[in-house]
Parts: sequence; structure tokens; C-alpha cells
Amino acid sequence: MISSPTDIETQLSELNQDATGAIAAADNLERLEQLRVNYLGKKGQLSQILRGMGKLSAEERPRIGAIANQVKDALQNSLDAAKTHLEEAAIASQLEAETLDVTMPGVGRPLGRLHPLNSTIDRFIEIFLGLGYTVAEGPEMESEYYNFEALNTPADHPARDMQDTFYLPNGNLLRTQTSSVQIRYMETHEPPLRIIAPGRVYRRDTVDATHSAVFHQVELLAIDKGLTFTDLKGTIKEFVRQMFGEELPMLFRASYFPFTEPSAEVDVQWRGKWLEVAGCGMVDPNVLKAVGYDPEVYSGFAAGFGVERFAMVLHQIDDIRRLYNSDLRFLRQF
Ligand code: 2NL
Repeated sequence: MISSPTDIETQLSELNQDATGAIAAADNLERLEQLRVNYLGKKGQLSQILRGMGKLSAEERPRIGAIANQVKDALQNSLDAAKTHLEEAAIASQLEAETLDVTMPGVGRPLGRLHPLNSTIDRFIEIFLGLGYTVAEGPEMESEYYNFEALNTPADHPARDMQDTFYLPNGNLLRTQTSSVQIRYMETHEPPLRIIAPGRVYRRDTVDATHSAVFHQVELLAIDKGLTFTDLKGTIKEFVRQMFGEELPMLFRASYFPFTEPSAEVDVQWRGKWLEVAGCGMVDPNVLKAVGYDPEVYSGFAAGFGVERFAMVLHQIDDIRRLYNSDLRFLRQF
């Protein structure tokens, strides 16, 4: 087929119109590249049209050639402009999406806090560290020896009753007091020593507002030459002064524990009420012998404090079970 100059001019003009419209409608860079290849590429529509040029006369060729160049330049310019526009728009929308408004209020992160039992244990530790004590720890699963026998509590003692202790199938038990930790400590250390043993203990108690089968104790033990009941009283008095923040009327009531002799229970008067705060006494000579200490050379005193009781008194908590059921409405108050 022979192309006439007007045919080619018409084709160029249509191409120009088509392409300009398509470029204007392109909304992404991939589409734009497709259009460039389609219209201006080596095998593109413009090249196709220019193939017809060979058949033009020598006079017409430069004129049509010039028109073709104009169309090519115009389309190339449109493509460049559209490309620049799309790139700028992409950057603008990215900036918009990533904008950080430094005036926005921060996200609130609620602070964790100590459970009242832990903060109470921490108070005990802080006070006794100040009095020269160190903290000792040991297993919660114990043998009868460390929990009872070494503490002068023979097999026929009422405290050994199945009713009171969680015995394990292997003959061991869950410790009923942290004294067992202190026996282990004495076995591996020479006097003088001053330790406290905070920790979890177990008793087969029926749970109610003031009893729990799992609770916490801090036990205190001091062994040296020449320690007397007066040292024990002075220690407890200083502890009470620091724990309650003031000196309080105190009462040592005679009592009995298998592992101390003499033994006493300690009451303090606080806010008009007498509270029982500790059991205590001079370490029984049989306990000293059990760990290989000579009772003729060394003496010592010991005391046991109930952590839950202190937490409840200090924070006015009416039911021990509140300390164990992890209700955040309760725990957030401390
Ligand atoms: C209580 C109070 C007490 C002890 C614990 C103790 C420890 C050793 C030797 C002697 Cl290694 N005593 N601890 C002493 C008196 C009281 O706890 O009411 N317990 C049933």
C-alpha cells in the first residue's frame, strides 16, 4: 500500500491525540512505561508509522519528518512531565503517611508494681540487713529431718500430724516453716551468724479469711557466744520500731515451741489494738547439737514472723484471700 503524505500526517495526529490522552490518564509509573514502549519504543506505533516515510517523495520527507519529530518530542515531554508528577505524588503520599506529630500525647504505659506481700518481705529484708543480717534461702520441698527432727520435733510430736503437714508420696514434705533453711545454713557455716529466711510455707489449713494453706514467713536466727534473751528483746523491739515507724508498747508472753527454750509470743499495741507479731525464743540446745554446735559455747535466739499478717495489718486488708487471687482492682491500691 502506498502512503500519501496526508495519510501519514493523519496517523501522526491521531497517534499524538491517543497518546496524550493515555498519558494523562496513567496513574502509576508502570502504566507510563507501558505507554512509552507502546508509542515511542523501537517497535512502537510511531516507528510503525515512520516506516511509511520511505515511500514519500524527497520534497515531502523533510516536512513529514519534522512533524514526526515534533510529535515524538511532545510525547516524550508529556511522558517526562507525567513521570515527574507521579514520582512527586508518591513521595508526597509517603511523607503524609509517615508523618510523626511530635505534639501528640504519648501512649500511656501502666507501671507494674510490687505485690503487697513482696513489698512487705522487702521491708523485712531492708530492716534486718540494717541490723547486720544476711538473707538465706532453701528448698520448699524438704525432708522430715530438716523440717522437724533437727528442730527438736520428734515423730510423736503433735506438729508432725498428717492433718497439719502436706506429705509427699516420696516421704518428703512441703516445709511448714523456713527454719529448715536455717538448719541447712548452720550445717554449712560456723558461728557467729545472723540470718533471716523469708519464704513460702505450707500447712494443711482450711482456707478462710485469716488462714491459707500456702503463706509466707520470715524467720530470724542469731548464733554467737553469750547471746541472751535481752538481745532477742532488743532486736525485736528495734524491728517493731522500724516496721511500724514508732516505738510501741510490747508484751512478751511465755509460750512453747519445740525448737526454742524459753519461748515467747510477742504482742504490740498499735492504733489501740494488741497484735500478735511474732513467736520467738532462745534456740533449744538440742537444735544446736543437731547442727554440730556446742551449746556450752554458743547460744542463739530465733523468731518467726507471718508476712501475710503484717501486710494485712499495715494495709488494712480484711481477708487473706485477697492476697492470692490477683484481682488488679485490689492490687492497684498498693
Ligand atoms: C511461730 C514462730 C518461730 C523459730 C520460729 C527457730 C529456728 C531455728 C531454731 C529455733 Cl533454726 N527456732 N525458729 C523460733 C520461734 C518461733 O516461729 O509461731 N512458729 C510456730
